[in-house]
Amino acid sequence: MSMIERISGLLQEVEAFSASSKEQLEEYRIKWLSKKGEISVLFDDFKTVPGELKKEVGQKLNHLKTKAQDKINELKERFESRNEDTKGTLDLSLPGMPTLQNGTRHPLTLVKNEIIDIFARIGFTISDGNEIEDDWHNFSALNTPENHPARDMQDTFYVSLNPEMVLRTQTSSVQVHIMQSKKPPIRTISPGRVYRNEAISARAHCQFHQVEGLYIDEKVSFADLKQTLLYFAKEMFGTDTKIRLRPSYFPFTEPSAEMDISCTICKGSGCNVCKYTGWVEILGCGMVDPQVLINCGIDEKKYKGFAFGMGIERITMLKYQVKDLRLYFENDIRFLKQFTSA
Ligand code: 2NL
Repeated sequence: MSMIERISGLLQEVEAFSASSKEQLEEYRIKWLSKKGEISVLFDDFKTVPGELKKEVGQKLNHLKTKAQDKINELKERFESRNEDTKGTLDLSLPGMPTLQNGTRHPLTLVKNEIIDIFARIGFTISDGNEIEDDWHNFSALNTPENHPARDMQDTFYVSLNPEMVLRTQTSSVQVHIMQSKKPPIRTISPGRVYRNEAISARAHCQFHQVEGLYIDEKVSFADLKQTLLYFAKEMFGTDTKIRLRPSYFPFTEPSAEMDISCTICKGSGCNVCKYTGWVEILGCGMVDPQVLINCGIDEKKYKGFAFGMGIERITMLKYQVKDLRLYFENDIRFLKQFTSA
């Protein structure tokens, strides 16, 4: 085999070589580049190359030696850097990287559960119902007549253009079912999602959440209503909370009132939440209109009732100072993470 053939054979071997371990790399370094290695032997044999071939063979031999050295150095570096990455820093007992963050309960759920707890302690049960409701349960039974503006397409979502079915605009529709199917005494709250056809802004949304309450028995009075709501306000916002009732109007209650609590933010001294009045409105209430009792098949001479309704978003805003309604429905994890259940 000529010198040129031996050199190119070895060059091929060098180029194709890839070591699988440091030990194998050292083995090949010795095989090629040690004093008695194949390349050193070739250099020894160079003396025998005839004069006219010395230049060509010499160049090829130098090229082979450089290639072999580069290859060894490159592989050596790769093994060493791999070692550095893992040396002392790889802790196999570490838990895996978290890819999914744990969620938290939604603030509206936290507040809803708190409201439920407060009323459950004084004997209110929870009633659930359908979000799609017929016109009679949502409107007619509750004294909202055919020509009432609330029934307008602009205010209410009608399902599939069926004029009989709506997305409920209040959870009292649930309580209408209860009054039709149960005999008093009735003491129940109905939490849930309701819908209104409104343009979305910081202060209004087309979906929101309510808790409505209903108490029907033989001798229910306005004083019972007031005392129940005072208990609720103190439990929800603290024992030093005061309430006041202002006359109002709802089609389904008579008399009707709106309830304010003393401002939880400034304690009555005046701030932008209470618009410097010291009071913030939190719910509407009243004595159930006898016509509503008649509509639902309850003896209006024997029984009386009180009812109230509150928006969970509004209560949550006051409790946690959430300034924009839209935050509740965007599911931004940074917003949601701020609320942790007690
Ligand atoms: C408000 C006002 C209110 C009711 C809801 C009610 C239910 C039945 C009969 C009579 Cl079955 N009334 N619910 C009564 C007064 C006010 O809600 O501003 N809610 C956010």
